Amino acid sequence: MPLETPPGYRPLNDGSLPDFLAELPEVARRLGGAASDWRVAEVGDGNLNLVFLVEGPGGGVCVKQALPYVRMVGESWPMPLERTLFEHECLREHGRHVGRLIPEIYHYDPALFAIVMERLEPHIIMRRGMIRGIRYPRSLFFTSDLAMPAAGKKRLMATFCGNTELCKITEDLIFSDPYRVHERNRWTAPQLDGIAAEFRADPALKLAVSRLKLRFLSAAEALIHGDLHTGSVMATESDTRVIDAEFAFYGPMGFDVGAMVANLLLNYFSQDGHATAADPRDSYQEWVLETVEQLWHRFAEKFLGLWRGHGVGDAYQAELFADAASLAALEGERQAYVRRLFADMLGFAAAKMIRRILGLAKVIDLEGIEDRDRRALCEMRCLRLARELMVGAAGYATIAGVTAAARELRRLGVERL
Ligand code: SR1
Ligand code: MG
Repeated sequence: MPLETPPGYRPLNDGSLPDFLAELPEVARRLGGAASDWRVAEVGDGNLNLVFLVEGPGGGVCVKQALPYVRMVGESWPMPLERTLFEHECLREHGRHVGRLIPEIYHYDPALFAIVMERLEPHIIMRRGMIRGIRYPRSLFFTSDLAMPAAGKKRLMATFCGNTELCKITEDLIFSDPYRVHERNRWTAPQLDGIAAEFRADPALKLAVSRLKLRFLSAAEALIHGDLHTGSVMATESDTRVIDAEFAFYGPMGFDVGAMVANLLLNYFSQDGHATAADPRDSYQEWVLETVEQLWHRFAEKFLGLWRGHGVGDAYQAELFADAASLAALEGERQAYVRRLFADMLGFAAAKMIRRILGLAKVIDLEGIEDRDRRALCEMRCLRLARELMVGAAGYATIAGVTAAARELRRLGVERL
């Protein structure tokens, strides 16, 4: 039986999309010509939605529409269409703080659960190009208690409180499934059977991931993107845009930064599965690690700068810190906050690395390695680093310590992992 959907909803297709867009004067003007001139291609390669690129004589647009189920699985896994509403709300709110770091929105259709937005060109998905880091601290800072009055933040939180199903995907797929036997799990077998069993039987690891899950459930620090991997970033050499905010909710800031770091580290280790004598990857791998370091340093610097210059939220009220001694104490507090964020970030990064190897949804960086022994070696190195980071986050004082640990692991063969 087909899934029930609200009146007015229908999945768009190549045939119906031009008629829908022709009803939107601003979009039709942007495309130019007549609806019959517009070329439509469905290009969605994500796990959940339909994504269309539409090209007209005057220009292009991108249309993203929710399906009532998880695309990668099918109708057996229903999923609320409202995720598009949350994505649209998040784009609006983040847009106030990050401007051109997200695509421009031309139209939101609440009945079709579709967003018509800027077609990003010549941008490519960062995972495919691995181009550059991302400037994301602004939206985290400006949607937090450090910058917002309590009532405003609570109103915004209320908007995103309903995004429960998408949060549940994360709660299950990232913080639970890899640590239990579950039919959704898959990994490179038989090579990783042993380490998968070891992780399921590792009390310290299960405690550490459970603490992270508790933070994910309860730390409403900022309006986070919620799925900020390198497939959610489109870039050229001079422009970076964040897409796909449907997992947005009020959560821990370290989750977003950790997601980026995790995906960079997955890419770092995966390069050994793609390197050939004619195409060595060592210097590229060094560049990836430099990017990890820069990402964290730029994030921390920017975040601290924003707090010093714009800390007008209800937390740490400025009037309490007017004298020199109080100001010095507040600066110490800021540094401590960023240190705590760093530890959070490492834990979330680790959880994200583990889920991409032992859980349901994979990354092409590793999946694209055809030789299974070679892939498993790369994956084992990722898993060993991730376990170390998750259980021992407190032992890492700097991001350079993390990149050094990654370099060390890359030297180890399968017998020592
Ligand atoms: C069932 S959805 C699987 C994954 O795809 C999305 O990109 C998120 O990462 C989610 O966890
Ligand atoms: Mg996505």
